Amino acid sequence: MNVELLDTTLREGEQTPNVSFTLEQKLEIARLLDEFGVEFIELGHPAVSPDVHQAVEGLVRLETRAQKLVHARALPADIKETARLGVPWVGIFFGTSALSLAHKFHIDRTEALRRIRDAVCCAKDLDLKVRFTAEDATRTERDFLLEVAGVAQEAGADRFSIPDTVGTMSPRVFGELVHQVSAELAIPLHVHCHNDYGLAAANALAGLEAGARLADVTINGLGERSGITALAELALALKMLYQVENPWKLELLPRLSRLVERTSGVLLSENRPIVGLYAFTHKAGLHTRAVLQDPRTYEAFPPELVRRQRQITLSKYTGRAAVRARLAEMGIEAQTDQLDQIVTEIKSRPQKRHFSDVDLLEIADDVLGLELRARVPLQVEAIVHLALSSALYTTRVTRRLIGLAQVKEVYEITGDEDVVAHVVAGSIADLNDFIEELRVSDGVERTSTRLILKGYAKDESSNAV
Ligand code: HCA
Ligand code: CU
Repeated sequence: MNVELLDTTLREGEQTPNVSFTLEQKLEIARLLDEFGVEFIELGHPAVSPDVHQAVEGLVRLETRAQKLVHARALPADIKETARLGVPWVGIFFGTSALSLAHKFHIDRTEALRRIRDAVCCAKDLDLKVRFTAEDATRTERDFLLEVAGVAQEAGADRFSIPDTVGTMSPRVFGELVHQVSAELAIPLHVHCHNDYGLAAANALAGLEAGARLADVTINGLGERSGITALAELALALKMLYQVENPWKLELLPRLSRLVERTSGVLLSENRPIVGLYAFTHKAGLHTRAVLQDPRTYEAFPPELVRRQRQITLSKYTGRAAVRARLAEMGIEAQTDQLDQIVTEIKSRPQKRHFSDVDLLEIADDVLGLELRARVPLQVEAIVHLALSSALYTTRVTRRLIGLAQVKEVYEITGDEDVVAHVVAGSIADLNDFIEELRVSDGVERTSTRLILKGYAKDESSNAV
């Protein structure tokens, strides 16, 4: 399959309610998208506002392998501005459904075709590459859509885009539509699928299967209303289920997602595929036991593919295998009957939804008694990761941490967690209280704690050249 992705986080994505990116943020997103390897990036619609215009100016100067496109109405002013800005591709859109003609433009079909032809010709005269989008294509009468497509191609459009503007398609119907248009045109087709029924990824795939060359996506599926096809979902499906060979760096997907989560302020649900917090977490005892033997038993694809890690959550659903594995990671061995006691204790506390390493150690401490105490010293050292709800909290949380007696060092870091603290507590109970207090602090979205089993100080001699 010969496919391409066009990321429109900077245009469609910024049309998400409550979202506005700064130029710096747009540059960072564009750089990372380019590193990921999307084939096209839509930079914005310069006519929207002075700041979008400025952002496009800044983005044009960014060197990318991805081809750049800007959004434009079928108006000479928008098209000329694209050329003036030096953007190679213009994405001209024009609503073609009866609803658009009647309520947006108050014109008839003949006039619509004239405007479409004029707009494409105007862009070609300016040496622009043109993608023409028949906005609301999926609700445009079929014969008229085909006429529009023919006129756009004849006027010189290089690509023709079929957006499901209000997301009303089912995959089968959309596939048939794309197939029919592609039979009439020689130029490559694009699809742009909105997610109003939650079918954006399925419809994009149906469009590509039916012969479209490219699908529009946004990071985290941002966009008007319920957004459009999410980059991560489509890229993974294309790679893994359709075996496409594009050199996309899938391992950058979590970073892209986190970057946009942070800069857009639109938080992901935990169970979001691929990039969500729970995407690689196993819970039920039967699942975890199997996964510990062979992860493929309950994983669609390995988390390493997107540079993430498998997690096993301990809860009332937990069985012996998960407890044994978790304790073993901490260097603690327990007999089967001891494991059973620990599991029984965990299962007896259904109101506790999740048991952290520290909780587990506390229970193991009771069950194993002296055996464990011999291993875990009076002092407990841990690394605590804190994910903050917004970067705005970073300074406040960091300052607060530095002021706490148990905290030895604090780091601000990139990635899923924003702040990391090295903590030394007097006991497991002390550590637990400490974490509990952090968890309810302003701006702290979640914490995760790993106990330090061994520390290695670098001695002076190893610095020698
Ligand atoms: C819009 C509508 C649009 C356009 C798509 C495109 C759609 O917000 O202007 O021009 O490629 O969904 O039809 O996003
Ligand atoms: Cu759209």
